[in-house]
Amino acid sequence: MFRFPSDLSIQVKVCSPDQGLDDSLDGNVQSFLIDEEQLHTFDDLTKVNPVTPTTVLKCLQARYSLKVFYTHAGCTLVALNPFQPIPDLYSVDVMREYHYATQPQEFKPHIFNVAEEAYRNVQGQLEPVNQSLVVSGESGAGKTWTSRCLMKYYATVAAAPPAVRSQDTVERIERRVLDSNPLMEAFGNACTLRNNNSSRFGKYIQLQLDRGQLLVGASVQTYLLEKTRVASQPANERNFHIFYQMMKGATDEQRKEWNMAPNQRFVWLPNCEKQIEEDSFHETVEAMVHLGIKAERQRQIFRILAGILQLGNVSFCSSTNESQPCDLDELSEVYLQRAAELLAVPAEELQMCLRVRMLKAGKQNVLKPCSQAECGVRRDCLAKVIYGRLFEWLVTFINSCICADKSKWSNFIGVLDVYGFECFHINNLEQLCINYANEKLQQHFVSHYLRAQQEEYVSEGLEWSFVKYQDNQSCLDLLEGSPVSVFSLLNEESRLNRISDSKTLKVRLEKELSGNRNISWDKFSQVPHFTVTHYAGKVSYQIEGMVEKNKDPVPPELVGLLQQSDNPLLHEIFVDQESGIPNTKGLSKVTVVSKFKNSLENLMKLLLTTAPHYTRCIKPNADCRPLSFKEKEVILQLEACGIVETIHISAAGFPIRIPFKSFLLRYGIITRCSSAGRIDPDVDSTSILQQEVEKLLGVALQHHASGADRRSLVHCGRTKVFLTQPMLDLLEDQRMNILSRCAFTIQSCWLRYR
Ligand code: AD9
Ligand code: MG
Repeated sequence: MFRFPSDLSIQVKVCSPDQGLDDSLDGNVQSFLIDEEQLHTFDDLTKVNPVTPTTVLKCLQARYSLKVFYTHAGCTLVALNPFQPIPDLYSVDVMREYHYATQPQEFKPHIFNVAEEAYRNVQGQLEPVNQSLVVSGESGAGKTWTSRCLMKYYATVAAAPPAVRSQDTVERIERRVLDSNPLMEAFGNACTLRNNNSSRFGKYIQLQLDRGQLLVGASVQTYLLEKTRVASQPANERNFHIFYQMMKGATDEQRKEWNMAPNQRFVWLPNCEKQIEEDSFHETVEAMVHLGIKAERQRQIFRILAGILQLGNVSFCSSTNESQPCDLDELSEVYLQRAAELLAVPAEELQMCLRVRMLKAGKQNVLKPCSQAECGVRRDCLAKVIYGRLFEWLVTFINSCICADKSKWSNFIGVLDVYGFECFHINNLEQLCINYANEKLQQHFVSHYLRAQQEEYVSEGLEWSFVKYQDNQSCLDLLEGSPVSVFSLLNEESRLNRISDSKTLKVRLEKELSGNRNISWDKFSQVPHFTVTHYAGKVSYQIEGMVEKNKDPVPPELVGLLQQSDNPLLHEIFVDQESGIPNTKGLSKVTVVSKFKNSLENLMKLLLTTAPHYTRCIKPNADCRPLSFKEKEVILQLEACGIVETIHISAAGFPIRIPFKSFLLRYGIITRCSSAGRIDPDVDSTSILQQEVEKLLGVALQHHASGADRRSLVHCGRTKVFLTQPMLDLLEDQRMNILSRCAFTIQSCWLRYR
């Protein structure tokens, strides 16, 4: 939402004239004599003067200390995470205030400002425009929280009034849309070092609106679930929430069925040092009920999950004889038996599949015992493929019960919440994909807003001095470009299936990408790795295991086994429902990064068809402590997302642009008759249109602005009019006044001649 820089701008004075402005934090922040008492009042960072990383930081800090968490930065909303519940900040009353406000932009900055602006913009100036709310920020910054707030907002303000609701399914659509959140979070979120409720998948939710702007449905698109977590959790991190919820919330009967005593230890359920309350099982089950997952289906889901946990406790002994399969110890036999029972597959076949590999030799199948390590890999693979498919099924099910028929909705507001930028001690393919997604989003912002806006000014003949910004294209070229990039080399190694793939990948990366300034290597490190300079910072990725993760192979024997399952859900997710043909999707040769790159490209294409609204979530401290503001940590995030450049461009720019013809069609009434109506659209009449626009602007501004003011409010380009928000408001007011006068005259005439 654009705010015009007003007279309120404060001047930041420098202590001594020769000290100069020092923008770096390492320079002395105190060298500025900022009027600290005023700083918190700047609800838009474009009003701070001068705009430097330090002044922006100080302003945000002053506001944070007063528990003001939202600040506009021109077209972007900056949201600081309070790390504690703030009573009444998100109440229904507050939602209504923003929704019913005649000028919501006059209200304090809030995520509901952005929500309401998008909601009003759906109608568009001339035609409806789909909107996207892009929420970004590093892990734990508050993206998922913000997305939930946005969904609650629309579920409240766009809910059909009771009188118009039909009695059946539509009645509870808002509830269902909201219930999809806890359910997906239970299955797709986990406690990590960065965030106790970290999203391990990305999602784009389209909230579907009918012609009357009422919420009639929604659909969810998810991106790459980090399913490796089900079978291996990084040190001090946990598995997906749902498993802990089951452990804590199960009834006695369920425990018996799942063979899960309260004090049972499961290898795949590590506990981290953080104290986390796991009382949400009830909430998850309730969400399932609301979404229409019947009791029997729930039972099937939980049996599968319990089966996975039991499977995690199976370990293999090394075999003394290479021609013999590995043995299981006594306890593992028990766990394997339980897993087989819960997954409803024959125990002997499960054991066989885990310990013996089927190889093709010509037309014949040959059986070969697996090594101890291979058995472990197959066990983990089984768990991952089941969990991954179960999650896909869940998302499809959710869509089937919240998605409205295409004939019922005309537009959508999309909310994008992907995993935030991550940099751990050890990073692998998961982090590479997550950080790549964040690079793509940053590129969308850079190309859509920073670059496109400035290029358009130039092509339209506006006077404009370019603001420099950090373009992350070179990093994206390194990761996904052609002919040679990290992904292309990774894919090639995955296809070649070499035994020493990690070593060759390392050698090839060093040889073929060494000229790229975004990649580097620590020569003294013993661990094969490569370091990428991302827009948000440097991250070192471990090469070991990366190729295997990229291949994500699923042995056909395992899929074959699961297709025989007597658990109807497990059977269903491995057999194509329509054809009844075994669904071998898991065996696809398409690599993980190729699939992910494809889905992100589709997302970017979709985003480009919508009007974007950006919210930057900022994590004020790494320890998730309430109300603690660490300057260095915040400034790194501000710099990474280019907030200062955004403010500069927003403050100097004209965020609203309307083609001449559309402009005249809407505001022509201000000159009392629509000039556009008289212009033949087939004639190349740009210069005539331009003259008409100039005339109209002259009339609209005659009592309002001097020449100098006019230049800061509006600019007539070659094909479009460029406006600031106050100018648009002025035009809208004048148009409304004329329309209401006309309505009044018509009504008086009608009364007179009645
Ligand atoms: V990740 O990339 O999925 O790891 P997110 O999604 O950015 O990350 P999340 O929304 O999960 O972070 O926020 C982290 C935690 O911060 C939440 O669990 C809340 O405890 C806390 N939080 C975030 N925003 C708010 C808020 N507006 N008010 C109160 C908040 N607490
Ligand atoms: Mg999240």
